[in-house]
Amino acid sequence: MKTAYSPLHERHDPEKEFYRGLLVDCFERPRRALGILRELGRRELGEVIELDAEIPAGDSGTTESGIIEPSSTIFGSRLLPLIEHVHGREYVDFVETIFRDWARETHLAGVPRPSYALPYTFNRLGQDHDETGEVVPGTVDGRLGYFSFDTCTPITAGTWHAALGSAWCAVKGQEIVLADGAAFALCRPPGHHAHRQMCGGYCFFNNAAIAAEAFRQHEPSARIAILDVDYHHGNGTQSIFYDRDDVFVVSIHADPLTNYPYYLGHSNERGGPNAPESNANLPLPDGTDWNGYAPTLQRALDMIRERDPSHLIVSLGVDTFVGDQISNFRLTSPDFFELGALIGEREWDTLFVMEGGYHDEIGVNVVNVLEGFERGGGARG
Ligand code: Q9C
Ligand code: ZN
Repeated sequence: MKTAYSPLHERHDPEKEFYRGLLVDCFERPRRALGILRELGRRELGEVIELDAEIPAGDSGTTESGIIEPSSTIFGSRLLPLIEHVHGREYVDFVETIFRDWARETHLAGVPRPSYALPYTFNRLGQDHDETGEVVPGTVDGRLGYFSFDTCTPITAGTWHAALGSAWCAVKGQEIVLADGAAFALCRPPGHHAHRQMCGGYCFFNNAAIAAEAFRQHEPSARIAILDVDYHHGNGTQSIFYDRDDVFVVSIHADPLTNYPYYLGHSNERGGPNAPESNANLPLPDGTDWNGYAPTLQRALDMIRERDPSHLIVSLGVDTFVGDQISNFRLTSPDFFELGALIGEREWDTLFVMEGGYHDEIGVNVVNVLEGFERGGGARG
């Protein structure tokens, strides 16, 4: 299986996130993707296609010499329209310009601010915005809170380019699936918490949703299923597709009664009025191991089979690992091989999109899933 990778992710390397009243070191760091890349090289899963052309050296923030204007035309004609289809122009503008404005505030007004932008106030929690009737605030802090839903998702000078590179991997992965039947999009930063108009949970652009949109644009009759196996509920993906019957979303995750993102992910959330069976949440208790996980995964795969999808997108988080720093499931490294094999047995054309995973074994666990998938029969493996 081929991998799509962009080194642009290294430009997003914030120092701190706000957690339980403290600024703590970020969990979502470049070493995560670099660890996966290293393991891919060791195991020889398949070619790694590196996307690095056309990207200017600067960033969307400041240097000693002053303010650099961001550019939104560097990825050619395909990527930005797809991103704007999923997220809307206002929000994409926000991701592009907010750090520049944050830095400008320091530069011009002399207000000291750190090298990462974080909100301190919010419009709403757990909900996305209406398309009309709301006034977007004019100041940096107002905009940050309007387009964010938590305080653990800092935006830095390099975040815009990293988020573009991540979405680019998803779109490239979608193209590879059309040719090969399977691909791995090594996306970083992750995407499944990003709503249409809100960042959060370390996510800016919803890479899985963008890939789904790319499949649909290539073939308007495509029926997409998204299987989210990250430890955390994919609240962004759910909300983007909640009222659409062309994309079925099923998520296995830690019960939101006791886990981030808290306000979405319950089993009674089954879809909007126009798509009443388009969403399925399968929450599991803290401490779940493979014996508890495997039957639920089979259930999710059976639900997908009922929809007879033309393409499957797997939001692949390996923060279900027993040693993960921020999670409480108990899957082992060999279990990830089994997880991949159970998906591969179904023989759907499949795009894996990287999401979470915060242990140094992330590379082993991810490549185990992908190898398991091929061994299980995925992509005629
Ligand atoms: N101490 C993904 O896995 N913060 N996002 C939890 C950490 C939010 C996780 C607090 C976790 C977001 C893609
Ligand atoms: Zn997660």
